[in-house]
Amino acid sequence: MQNIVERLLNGDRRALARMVTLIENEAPAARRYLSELHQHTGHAHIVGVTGAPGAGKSTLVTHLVRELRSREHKVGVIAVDPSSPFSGGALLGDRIRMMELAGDPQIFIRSMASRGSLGGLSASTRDVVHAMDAAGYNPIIIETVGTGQAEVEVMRAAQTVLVVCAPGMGDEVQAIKAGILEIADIFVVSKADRPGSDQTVAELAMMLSLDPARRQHDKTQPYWKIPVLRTSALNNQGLVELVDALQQHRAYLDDSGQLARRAQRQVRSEIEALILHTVANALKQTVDAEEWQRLIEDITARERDPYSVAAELATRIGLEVSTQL
Ligand SMILES: Nc1nc2c(ncn2[C@@H]2O[C@H](COP(=O)(O)OP(=O)(O)OP(=O)(O)O)[C@@H](O)[C@H]2O)c(=O)[nH]1
Ligand SMILES: [Mg+2]
Repeated sequence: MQNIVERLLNGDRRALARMVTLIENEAPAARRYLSELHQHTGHAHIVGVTGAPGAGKSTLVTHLVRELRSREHKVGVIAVDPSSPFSGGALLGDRIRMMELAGDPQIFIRSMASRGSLGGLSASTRDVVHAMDAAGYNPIIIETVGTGQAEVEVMRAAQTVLVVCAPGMGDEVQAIKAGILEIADIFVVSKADRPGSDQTVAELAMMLSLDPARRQHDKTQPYWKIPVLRTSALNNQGLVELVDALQQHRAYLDDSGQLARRAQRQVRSEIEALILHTVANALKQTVDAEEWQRLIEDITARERDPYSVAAELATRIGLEVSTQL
């Protein structure tokens, strides 16, 4: 019998599903398998889709996947936190379409719950991306609900970030507040069949034109002008243009050297996250609840101090931390 790594590399969906479960459960074997898979990754175009709750992200992703399938792409989808209190609003037709899509062996859809730590979610999302990438899925779409810090973190794993705004929801303003503007590569005004979409497009275009960093670009360098596209799932409008724009952005990243730079940044933060996670786990295994309680009481009673306690625990998990100045 072939092992999980070989089967996954051969595109075996069950092996991939098993791998994703191992990643989600933080099974120790996951890292070993991922380290074997690493040399087979780095091919997929990773696309992030974010936007306010109810903006139309899931509907858009469904239509995006169909368009990509019609172009013969093998598509991976990671939906982060599908258990949002706002979800469940998708049109029944879209649900059915999503189910149709899920029956296609060239599509792999997986949901990830956004429990655990902030860094934990982005790390496991990144690992699932690597697994899908090694299994030959390209592009891989990551959908996140909302525009909070966790989403921004998750979106850093993407090469192309799509920000979805529905007309008349004041999303634009929200997006700027949450720092989404900095990471947006393409804006999509969804629900273009609804009134007010012209105004939303105009507001976004205005906002982008006011950004000084984008006005003073070096004319000799490859330049990406953030497009504001509009789509309607109802009228099946704008999807061809959107997929074209995704491919143009990927080409821009390649030509400008941005792709390599982003990958290098990723590697560093990935290693840091892995180490932090290792340390957190080691600590969890070394100190039980009872001891934590005792330490906390001693420190709050000023009988001990957090610095020397931290140094002592670090030594216990094999780290040398100096308390000397
Ligand atoms: N009229 C119209 N309605 C749409 C369109 N796209 C999505 N909707 C509706 O907008 C609502 C939200 O759509 P979703 O795709 O669930 O939005 P979402 O951003 O994934 O929502 P959350 O995951 O809850 O944040 C649903 O009722 C959809 O049917 C569209 O193009 N036109
Ligand atoms: Mg959704």
